[in-house]
Amino acid sequence: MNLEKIMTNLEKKHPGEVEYLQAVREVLESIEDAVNQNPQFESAGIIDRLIEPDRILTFKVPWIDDSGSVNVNLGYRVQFNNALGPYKGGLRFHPSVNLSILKFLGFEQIFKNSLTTLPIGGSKGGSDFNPKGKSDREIMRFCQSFMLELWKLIGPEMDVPAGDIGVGGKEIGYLYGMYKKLTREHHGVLTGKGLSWGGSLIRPEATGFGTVYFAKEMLATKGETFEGKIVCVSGFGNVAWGAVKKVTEFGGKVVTLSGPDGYIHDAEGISGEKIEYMLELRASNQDIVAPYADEFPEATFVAGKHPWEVKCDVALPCATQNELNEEDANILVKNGCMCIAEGANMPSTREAIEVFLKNEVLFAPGKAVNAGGVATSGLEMSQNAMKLNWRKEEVDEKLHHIMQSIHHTCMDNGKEADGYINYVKGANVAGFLKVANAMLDQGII
Ligand code: NDP
Ligand code: 2IT
Repeated sequence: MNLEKIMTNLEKKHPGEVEYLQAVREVLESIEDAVNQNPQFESAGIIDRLIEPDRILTFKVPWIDDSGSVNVNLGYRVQFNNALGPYKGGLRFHPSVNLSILKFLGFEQIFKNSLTTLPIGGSKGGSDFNPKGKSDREIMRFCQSFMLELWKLIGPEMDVPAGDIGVGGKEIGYLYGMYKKLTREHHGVLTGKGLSWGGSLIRPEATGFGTVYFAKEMLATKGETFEGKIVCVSGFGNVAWGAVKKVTEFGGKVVTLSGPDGYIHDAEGISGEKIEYMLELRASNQDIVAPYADEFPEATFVAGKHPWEVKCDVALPCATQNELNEEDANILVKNGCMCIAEGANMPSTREAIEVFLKNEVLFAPGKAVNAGGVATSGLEMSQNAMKLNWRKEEVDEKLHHIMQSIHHTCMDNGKEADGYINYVKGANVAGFLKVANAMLDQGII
């Protein structure tokens, strides 16, 4: 495989798609040896077929705001690869959404979904719509208009969307309502549904819980646990909330949260009512974490910065892509951070990852660490197909088991000669081999 040639061609075809090109390079770099050891992949054009999505659908989403004005947003669905099962992946509503971001997320989703052990392909979608500051009625009208286009492209055996940044239970409800009206069918076409109409217990917590289950396995390779550890978390959304809850349960102390406005440092630890306050903060539909420091005066708010300068044992980036750069990585390592587990998708820049690997600290990428979210979506699909609901403990146990199994897979495929576990390589190689072999079996399509 000629990596530089592939990247040069891709850059020429898709100039300026920075995040997508970054994600492809990261994967190709770590699977290079695996590809070269399997000449059958080359002759079947596996890489060339894998790095381009099967199809991209774009549509306009007109909607009327509360003042009666017409607004137009862009909607997308990137169906990347369905070698292992129906396309599966979240929807992101955020003003920064563009094709590059959705292609990077869809590409990552292929390997993440492969790692879950469940039969699901990879896709992603969303819109540049900003739910912040919008009324519930506005969000409903937007979701309905979005679904008027999306419904033709999805189905329980075709493509199953879910949430991501800006898409939680409320949005899934409005999207599902419109889907149901258009198709007159009630089945598991979206995951993250409400509990009384097809949702799964533990799905809201799953990404954060899974992140901590995975980090627990990482720490165990060094004979460590979360007990007494100082943990820095970024973000204050769905993933961050679940992660904070589980770290606290495991005896760790979470001391930071962050938003686009800056970060909160609470040296006493974010536990109990403070975790529930995170939900209030999110529901307030503003864009800031600063009010936490007013509510809990022992905490301080640091404007315009990321939390990585706070000394910690474990770091869990749970906000968004490229939120942890080389400088942050150097500070974390210098401060003695022993474990970095990515709850978000691609939060560390390429340079930051190099710092972690060079210093041989425990570092694992989002596609392994945060796979518990989509895995529990897969469990929701199973329950929908069987038309029954599993108990909370049952789902949690399955999630825990899946995270342990992903960790094993990463260790098996990522162990270096000196014993260091390169989770980036482990996750990419294992995720890739399964998809590549399925593509080989299914012919050139
Ligand atoms: P939420 O919308 O619940 O929270 C996202 C958090 O990141 C918020 O704190 C948000 O603040 C912040 N954020 C978003 N965009 C930016 C930005 N451009 N700059 C700074 N901060 C930003 O989303 P989730 O918790 O669901 O998602 C967080 C991460 O986890 C994302 O990378 C997502 O792809 C990933 N993920 C989510 C899964 C899920 O099941 N939900 C599963 C696997 C991964 P604000 O909204 O105020 O901008
Ligand atoms: O990035 C992700 O894995 C998600 N946003 C969850 C996708 C899903 O289908 O549950």
